[in-house]
Amino acid sequence: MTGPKPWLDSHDPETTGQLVEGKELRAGLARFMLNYQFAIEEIMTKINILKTEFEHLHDYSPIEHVSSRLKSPDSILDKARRREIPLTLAALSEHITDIAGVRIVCSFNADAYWIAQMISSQQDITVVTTKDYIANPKANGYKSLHLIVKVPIFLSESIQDMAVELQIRTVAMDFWASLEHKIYYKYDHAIPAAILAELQEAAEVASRLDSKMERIHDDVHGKLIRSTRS
Ligand code: 0O2
Repeated sequence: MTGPKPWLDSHDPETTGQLVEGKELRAGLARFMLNYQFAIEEIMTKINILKTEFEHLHDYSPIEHVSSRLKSPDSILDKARRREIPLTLAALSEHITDIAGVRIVCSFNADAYWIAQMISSQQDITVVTTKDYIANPKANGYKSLHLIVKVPIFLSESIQDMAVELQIRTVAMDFWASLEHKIYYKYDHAIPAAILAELQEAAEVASRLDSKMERIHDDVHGKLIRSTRS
């Protein structure tokens, strides 16, 4: 008897232990990834609530814009092969934590930490890892606050905790990162030393701009006391 295939449960060893190969691959991955799309929607709702509430209370929002992306099946498989991760749904969901990505662009450095804290302290969110490239920029000058969080999605027959990568950064950091990303790909991941040095310098300029704008903002409006949940 043929019928619709069951939903793949990323925690069910019966389905997730199987290699996702050949013809089954695309269909299996597409179903698997739908759960990550749901996780993105859960996180986007949380961010929109914070943004709208903040605007209501303060007449401005520290969140400038938010975008999301679902990694393509080809990128997931390329990454799995590069890192020698077995091509099973269980292994992919355990080791590839950026299948679902949400990027939050904020006004100032302090906003990045406030947003991270607001999301992390929500009861249904579990923070898996935090990488603070704002306090500790990468050698090329990259700055951003990265969190891998797990958020539950409520399906008809199960509740699943899905990993989502959050990247939180200022407009200046985002401007730098998007140009650097293009240059990185143009040079096929091997940026000439002179251009790398210029990028590092540009990152410092962006960083000074962030500090200056935050100082001006605080001078004009006073330092904003952001309420925090514990
Ligand atoms: P894409 O195309 O944006 O998705 P991980 O990949 O998470 O297993 P890693 O590399 O330790 O391991 O993660 P990290 O450092 O948290 O970086 C993950 C993502 O951050 C990258 O995803 C980029 O989006 C961004 N990122 C990290 N470093 C840089 C950088 O130097 N420049 C720019 N422009 N972005 C960076 P992907 O998968 O590499 O790329």
